[in-house]
Amino acid sequence: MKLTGVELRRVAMPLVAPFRTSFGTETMRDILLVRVATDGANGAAEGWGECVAMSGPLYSSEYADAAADVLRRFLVPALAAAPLPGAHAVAGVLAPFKGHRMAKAALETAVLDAELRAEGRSFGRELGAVHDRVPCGVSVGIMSSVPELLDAVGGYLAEGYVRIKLKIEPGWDVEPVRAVRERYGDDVLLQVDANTAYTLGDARQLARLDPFDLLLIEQPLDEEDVLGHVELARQLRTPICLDESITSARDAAAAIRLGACQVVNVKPGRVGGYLEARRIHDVCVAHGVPVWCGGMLETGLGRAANLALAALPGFTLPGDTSASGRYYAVDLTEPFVLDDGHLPVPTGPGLGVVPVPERLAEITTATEWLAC
Ligand code: NPQ
Ligand code: MG
Repeated sequence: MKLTGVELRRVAMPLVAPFRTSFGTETMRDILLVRVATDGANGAAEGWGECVAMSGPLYSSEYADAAADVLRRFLVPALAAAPLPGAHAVAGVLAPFKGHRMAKAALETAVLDAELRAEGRSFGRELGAVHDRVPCGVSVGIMSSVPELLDAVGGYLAEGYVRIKLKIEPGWDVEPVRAVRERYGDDVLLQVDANTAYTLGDARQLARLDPFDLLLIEQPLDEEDVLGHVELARQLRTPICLDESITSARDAAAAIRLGACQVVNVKPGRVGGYLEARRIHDVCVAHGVPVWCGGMLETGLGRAANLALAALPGFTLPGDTSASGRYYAVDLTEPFVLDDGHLPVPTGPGLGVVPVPERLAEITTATEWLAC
């Protein structure tokens, strides 16, 4: 196959409600979409990739303008110049360029989507999905009061979500967890995510979460503080799950061997794409470490691919693969709607979904065509 062109498209999607984490409050999702046009033995095709970078470098060092810049200047020209046997070759061509995993992931996903659409195979089949639907959890932001949080959690439980994740930060940790346990009981699958907001000096405070039987605590310390997580794990009963710290299968293997985590969150954007994400799944299965699929407030495009990944056999914990309505009143694709706490794994060619043309036009703020 060969690339004939790449479109960089920015879209703005309003969130149904502000989403507050330890790194800030989001009310609008500003997203870079990558659309590739390809030609090959099976004819012309197009494919989509959603870049999960935020508009600012708050979750990680990547941000949408930087992703667009590195794609425009380096990644797309390199890919256009290289022989392209298929999507599995993309990562190797892009490897000379350090970092920028979210940008690389979007480009590789778009090429993989185009290849699979041309061949009539689905993402799920390509990645090795073994389920036709996956159980879904939901991530609940930091609220201004405990009653407000309890209302939000009650609403999600009523919708059918099978697992609740509370965002925490210093000053909003033990009380909200205690309140959710007291109101909704010990049977609720419950976990917390700190997005790096603590230090090892907070170990005693974090140990106060131990009595609440949480599934895990996600990324309590800095993304680079692997050794800190090893030490913290020795002081907590709650299993530690790494998110921001894991950027490759090699990282995952090292973190597991060091004892820095007992659970792994996989986000394809963070690790450079779905093929690397599958390798992380494989590493975790080999070590008997539970793994689950994270979320980055994706539109239906990214959500479709995440559902395919989450259907692999090692994904034994519910992920943040929430329904469209958790974040968006109107999604970019046909909406994913929760059914008995589950979402379906798309079965059509490639991602199995496409943007709704009128919706895409409505939310687009900029487009740029890179001819190859
Ligand atoms: C996490 N996601 O697991 C992330 C963090 C996150 C679902 O909790 C805009 C774009 C806002 C990406 C807020 C969930 C975001 C974002 C939070 C990612 O750490
Ligand atoms: Mg996280």
